Amino acid sequence: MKALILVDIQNDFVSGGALAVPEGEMIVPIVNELQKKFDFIIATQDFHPANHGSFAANHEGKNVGEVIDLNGLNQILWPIHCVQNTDGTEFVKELDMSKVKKVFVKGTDAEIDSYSGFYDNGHRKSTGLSDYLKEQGVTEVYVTGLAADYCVKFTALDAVSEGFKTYLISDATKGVNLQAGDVDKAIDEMKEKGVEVITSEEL
Ligand code: VGL
Ligand code: ZN
Repeated sequence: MKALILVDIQNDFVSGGALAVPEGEMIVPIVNELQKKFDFIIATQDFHPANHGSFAANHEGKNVGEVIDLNGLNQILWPIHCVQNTDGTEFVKELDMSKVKKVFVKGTDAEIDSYSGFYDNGHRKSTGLSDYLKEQGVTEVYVTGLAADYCVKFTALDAVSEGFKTYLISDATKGVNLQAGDVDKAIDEMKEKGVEVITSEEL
């Protein structure tokens, strides 16, 4: 069975949000249309406590975009975003959530970030997503959402290593591009590692 994964389509990642992905909101109608072609849909939600270690504001003298060592892992420092119980962490209002079977939250541990919907960045703890999909008989996953060069990429790469046939739907994702070309690089890396890149029209 095939599953559609909606990665972090949340207010803080679209225009007006704290960590707005350029044109992030443009994927919403495409994702809503795509959902008609799937019976099995799950979503991930970036869901940080206010004291999260990925926020520049929580490190004296550090700025957004700097890289620090956070408990042994390189960590890019972000603006405060997707804080639990704030509007920024809610799903974009126009996103159809009526068919979403389950939401997997991530980034809840202040000590470690979590880009992938499957594991934290140190691959220390699982979110339960892989076991859940396997229990439901899912063998193919189609990844959409935000941001292409972070959470979408790491979700797709983990999906491959968990043994799922993995597709990235390229017109149903947008990226941060902290450095020009980051999204193209992310897509190349996904392809190299076994992700098949398709467009929504091919479905
Ligand atoms: C994300 C940076 C920090 C993402 C989440 O959803 O891609 N990026 N937290
Ligand atoms: Zn985050």
